[in-house]
Amino acid sequence: MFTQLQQRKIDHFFEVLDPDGAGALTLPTVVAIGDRYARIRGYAPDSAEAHRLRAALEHWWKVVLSPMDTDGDHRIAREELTQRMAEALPDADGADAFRGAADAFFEVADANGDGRLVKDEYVDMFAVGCGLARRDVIQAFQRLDLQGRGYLDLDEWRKLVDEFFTSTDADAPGNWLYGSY
Ligand SMILES: [Ca+2]
Ligand SMILES: [Ca+2]
Repeated sequence: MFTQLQQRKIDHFFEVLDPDGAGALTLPTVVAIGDRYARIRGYAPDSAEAHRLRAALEHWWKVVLSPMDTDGDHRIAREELTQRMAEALPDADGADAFRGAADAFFEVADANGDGRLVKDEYVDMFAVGCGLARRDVIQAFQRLDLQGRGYLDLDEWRKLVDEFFTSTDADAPGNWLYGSY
């Protein structure tokens, strides 16, 4: 089972994806995160970029979140997320699935698709898309950007995601992936 630290991180992850506090993750709430993100990045609703972003998020929902819906009500409850994480993390297939999930989310957040998640993309995704406090998100980015380059690449992102979900070390940089908790 999870340590207290891991459980707190998973609870926080759930809350980041449930900005309105609906108590469950649904396709519309996840798509709304992407729509807010597209708007702040300046993409018109009908632009190719907005379509790409939406498709990436729908894909993320389909491959990452919807398999967690064990009772088939099209909502991912906190317990379903926790349960799925507990099953997936210890085994190799599960770890591969998380790698895929991390990549898919990177693709969403890297709005201009240049392979770099720059600070502004990161801040807009979590402050505007997910409604976290901007100051908090900026601070989080500074802790994640270990090389001080102003962006995260996919390899760094994968490592940070891995740390966020699996590390039991309270000082692991990846713990800051979704802001403070
Ligand atoms: Ca469900
Ligand atoms: Ca980018």
